[in-house]
Amino acid sequence: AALLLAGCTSSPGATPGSSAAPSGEGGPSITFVAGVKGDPFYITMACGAEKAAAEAGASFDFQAPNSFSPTDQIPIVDGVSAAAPDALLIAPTDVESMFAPIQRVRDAGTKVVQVDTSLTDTEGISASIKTDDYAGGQEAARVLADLVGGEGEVLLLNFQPGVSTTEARGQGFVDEAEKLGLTVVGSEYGGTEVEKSAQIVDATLQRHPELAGIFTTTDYGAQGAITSLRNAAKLKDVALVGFDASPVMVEELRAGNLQAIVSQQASKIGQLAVEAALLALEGEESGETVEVPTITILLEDVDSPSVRDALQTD
Ligand code: T6T
Repeated sequence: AALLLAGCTSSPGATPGSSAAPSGEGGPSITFVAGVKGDPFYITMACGAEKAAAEAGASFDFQAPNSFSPTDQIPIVDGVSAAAPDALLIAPTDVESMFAPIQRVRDAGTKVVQVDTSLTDTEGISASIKTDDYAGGQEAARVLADLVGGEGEVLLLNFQPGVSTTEARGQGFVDEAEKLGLTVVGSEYGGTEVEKSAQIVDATLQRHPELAGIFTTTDYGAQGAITSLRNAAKLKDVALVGFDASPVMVEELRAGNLQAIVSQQASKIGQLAVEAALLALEGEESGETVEVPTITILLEDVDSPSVRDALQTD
């Protein structure tokens, strides 16, 4: 999978000029602060952003917190305020708590483009580039409904309260699942700890032995669900739809341990975000939100060129 984005050198901590790209000397400086370190979705997004920055002669710096939390993201963002690059691309880890730190970045004269996640109050944000998460959640419900034969008990395994993307995925899923006649028996948060997601699925299987399906709003949740279903010898009985085609997810799909992945176009989001930042630096700020559609990957699609833009690297 690493070959997918051959030439992408982005890793957190990369400094301007360390990319494969021309150093960007004289061009604008762009910093990307992701939601969490080591996450294939953000790494893939960084690759797309880095490539677009290189093409524009901009320098590109990629930073990421150790955990998906304002606690770890705020100090990084405060560092960005101090460094005052021309533009910041940021995935806020919380809809509220990241508002003030991001405002300090803007006060330092840096243009801010949101990627992936969003603040509740987007005043002063130059643009927001994200997945159509609500539609992605609805799509997951339709795919799961097909897999379980149109009825039965299903679990929503969500990510973390206060995260705009996954909350929208969860809401889209619940709304559509109920419309289609599925019974949503639980809505829980597994975070980035695969073990926690496994425990949630363990407990759900205890309470609902007839559970027919699970939708996880991230790949962390899907990995935990697979662990639990494997331990309970239920991999064949419970249909699983995940989100985000990280390399491990694609392997699990090939192995038949999950049946579908609704995936984001991570690299494209990175590319569009850099383009929006460059426009903002030229004084063209739309303030608008661009929603990029998801791509659904079933086993039969996994080698098809049509899903290539939805595959991630790590
Ligand atoms: O699903 C992505 C991202 O879109 C979301 O905002 C948080 O979790 C992930 O980073 C998991 O890869």
